[in-house]
Amino acid sequence: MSINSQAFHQLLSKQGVDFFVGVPDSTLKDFCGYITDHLPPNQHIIVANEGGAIALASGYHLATQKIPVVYMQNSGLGNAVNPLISLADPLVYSIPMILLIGWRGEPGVKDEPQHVKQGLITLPMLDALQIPYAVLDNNMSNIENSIQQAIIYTRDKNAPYALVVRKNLFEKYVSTKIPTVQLLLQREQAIGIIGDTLNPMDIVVSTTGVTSRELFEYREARNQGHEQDFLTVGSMGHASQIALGIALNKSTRQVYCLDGDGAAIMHLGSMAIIGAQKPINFKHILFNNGVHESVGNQPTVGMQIDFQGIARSCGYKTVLMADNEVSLRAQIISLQEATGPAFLEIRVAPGHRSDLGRPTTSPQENKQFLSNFLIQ
Ligand SMILES: Cc1ncc(C[n+]2csc(CCOP(=O)(O)OP(=O)(O)O)c2C)c(N)n1
Repeated sequence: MSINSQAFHQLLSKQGVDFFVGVPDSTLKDFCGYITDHLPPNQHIIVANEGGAIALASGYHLATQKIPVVYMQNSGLGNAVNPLISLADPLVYSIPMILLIGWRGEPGVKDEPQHVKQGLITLPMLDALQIPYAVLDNNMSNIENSIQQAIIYTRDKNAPYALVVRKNLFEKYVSTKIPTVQLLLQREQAIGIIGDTLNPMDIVVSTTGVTSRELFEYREARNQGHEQDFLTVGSMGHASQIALGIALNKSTRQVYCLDGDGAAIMHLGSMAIIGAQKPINFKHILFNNGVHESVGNQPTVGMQIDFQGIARSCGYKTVLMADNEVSLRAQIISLQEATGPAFLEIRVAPGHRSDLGRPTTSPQENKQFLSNFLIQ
């Protein structure tokens, strides 16, 4: 049995908790969807990364004296560690907050390779951070007790307390919000056009989530190997720096990064470093769908910011845009011919096939294929 997001939200609001900040997660997607639909913008902010969430929650507490909720996938704990221990910790500013953590890779529950280690060390990490926690079960009165305990602890100790959420705790919530921007191009179709245009010696570094899954399936569908590709299955937001590291050291090869808007925003500073390094063989393609599609379509600020302007001001030499098949076919050729660093924003509609698979080769096999390919 799973629990209802509205009922969970009510338990928190009964305790005076009415501010939520975080980065979405698949384990929490139904709850994230519910608060995205129902809370006004001053009570719910989706931020760039989990460290920022801890910091924003700290500012909220300083200004209101109230207890915020910071939600995240356990993958985001790493991003949150520094502000947790050097800002919110009782040895520093002692800021109370409730962490709502989605537990991917829970021991004994089958999950993707990038979640295994984080799943294993989630509770030990909280122990090491000296953050007490409750793992929520699916009984509402137990959950109510855990929330009460969290409130008492955060108030008494002025410190963070974590509620850990297992897979399938929340019952399905279907968002009622209709996207305002209608886009024509599907990302999978765009990946096909890009893949068909690239040269066989080019390298592709793809971002976390559905983009890497679609690239993997593109190769499978054409009976190609996977040696050209590095799938950034975890490490969200870092695909462009992986690509930069390869581009700087393989100057005779063209290196393409297939990025996502949520991922690029998570570590936006990376674009400044790419611009400053000026690798002429670096081609940055950003699929902007305005949402965190891979974990439930929660909005990003991708459609509100000027990615092309950011790329230009960071020092990218060529900046391009496509939002339909015809423009993409032309712009991908221009990108190929451009001197890097070059940037192509592709506006795509959210959505992917419901039968989209996951990589069937292991990360270490993929690494080996790519390493062999890079020395050719
Ligand atoms: C540090 C970290 N935080 C959160 C996640 C969960 N997560 C995986 S993919 C994803 C969304 C990525 O959004 P975007 O880059 O826009 O790509 P899209 O899913 O829309 O294709 C999130 C939040 C994660 N893997 N790592």
